[in-house]
Amino acid sequence: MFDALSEKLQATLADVRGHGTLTEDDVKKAMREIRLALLEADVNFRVVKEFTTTVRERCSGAEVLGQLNPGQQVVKIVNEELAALMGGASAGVSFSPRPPTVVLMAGLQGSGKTTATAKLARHLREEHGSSVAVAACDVYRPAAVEQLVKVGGQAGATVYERGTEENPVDIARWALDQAKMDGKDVLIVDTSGRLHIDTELMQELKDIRTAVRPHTILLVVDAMTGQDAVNVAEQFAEAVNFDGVVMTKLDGDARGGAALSVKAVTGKPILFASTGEKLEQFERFHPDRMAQRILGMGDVLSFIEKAERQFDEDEAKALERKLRRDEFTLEDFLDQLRQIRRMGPLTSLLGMMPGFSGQQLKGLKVDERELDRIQAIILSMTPEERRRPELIKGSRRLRIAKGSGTNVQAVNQLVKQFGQMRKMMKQLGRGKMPDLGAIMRQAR
Ligand SMILES: Nc1nc2c(ncn2[C@@H]2O[C@H](COP(=O)(O)OP(=O)(O)O)[C@@H](O)[C@H]2O)c(=O)[nH]1
Ligand SMILES: [Mg+2]
Repeated sequence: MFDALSEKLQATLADVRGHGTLTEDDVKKAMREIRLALLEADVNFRVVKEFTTTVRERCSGAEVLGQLNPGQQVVKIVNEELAALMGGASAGVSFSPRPPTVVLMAGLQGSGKTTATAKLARHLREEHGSSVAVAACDVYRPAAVEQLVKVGGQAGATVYERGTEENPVDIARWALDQAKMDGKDVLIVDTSGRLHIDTELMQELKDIRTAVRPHTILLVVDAMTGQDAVNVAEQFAEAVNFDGVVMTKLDGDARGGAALSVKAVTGKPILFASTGEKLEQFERFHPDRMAQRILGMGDVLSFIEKAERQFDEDEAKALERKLRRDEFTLEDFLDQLRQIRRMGPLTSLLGMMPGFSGQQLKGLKVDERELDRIQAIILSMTPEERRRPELIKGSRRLRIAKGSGTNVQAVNQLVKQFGQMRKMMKQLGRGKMPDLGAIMRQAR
């Protein structure tokens, strides 16, 4: 679901997360990338414009600049605005105080109405313990009635059908009477669709609406059709006001545009998401969870993946061999340092783990400048010196200090620390657990 969009947004935000402080330019660049990602995902361009404007304003305001961890703040803002874009807090179906609650399903042909009718019936039975009936009001295709009889039955709903000879409005009215007599909690009315919106279809929906006075009208929208889906929803909203959207076929290669735009364009929330042909592939739509899923936030898996990508297993094994043979050089050390740093600042890495809040991270200070210094010092050494640090004495020490913009003392300290580290690693190789604290204290 939304894989491409998700990947792009995550990459952009990983970049931002890596920043200790953010300039207006950083924010601008990130917004440009977010804008492109959304447009590529087929999100309505007006929606994209509004979205990026809001996010940029919030990011440029006091909310971000000058804060302790601006990168994380940006991620938080994007997450919140993404959730708001899709409808904020999630809503379910509301029940009528006087049962049966009547739900009218509308939508184009092939959008997934009949399937969604059965899925919703199953959902209401399982989640709310409702007794549910469905009405077969698509009389234009004989197969449509059979289809509802089959899937409605599988969903445990009573199916009210009168073949294809009668008028759909009459069938709907009759079904409502039946539902009342049978003491059903919910009646879901499946209707026919057309390939395109036409006045005939709208009139039929309006007539059924008048006949059964639905408590809720759900518009079924095929996510795969992208912007078309949003246009259809807009036209439905004008003609027959609906209450919420069932977004179907989110399992396909839907780029996300429809799901992200429909609320902003029509003002109606997505209430349910359908993610496959099976009855159970149907769930309440939670904009906040969806936003988090798209951004991959607080996701341990993504954290592990990230780490794994950097520390390729083979490399790790080679390193271990080196450690055991005491062949670990400053060159290797620099390599390790670079790999760690490629993953972003240590605090932001921790910030990706669930359970670490920004508040907790305030106490934890990883001195990035210290890492810069170490890197600069090693880079100022010759390859020979990196392999054999014991060579570093007198004039070499001075040259390295000058080259790295540090001082002799700093070079000394690094060489000493490195020596201790090597010793520790040798112990590790022999299976003894070294006292890290003692080593660090000695080296100071
Ligand atoms: N992959 C996938 N297929 C779906 C989904 N919902 C419906 N379908 C399929 O889409 C086709 C049309 O669905 P149907 O319910 O008959 O649409 P209707 O014409 O609006 O009643 C059928 O083949 C369904 O199995 C979904 O969420 N995912
Ligand atoms: Mg149908």
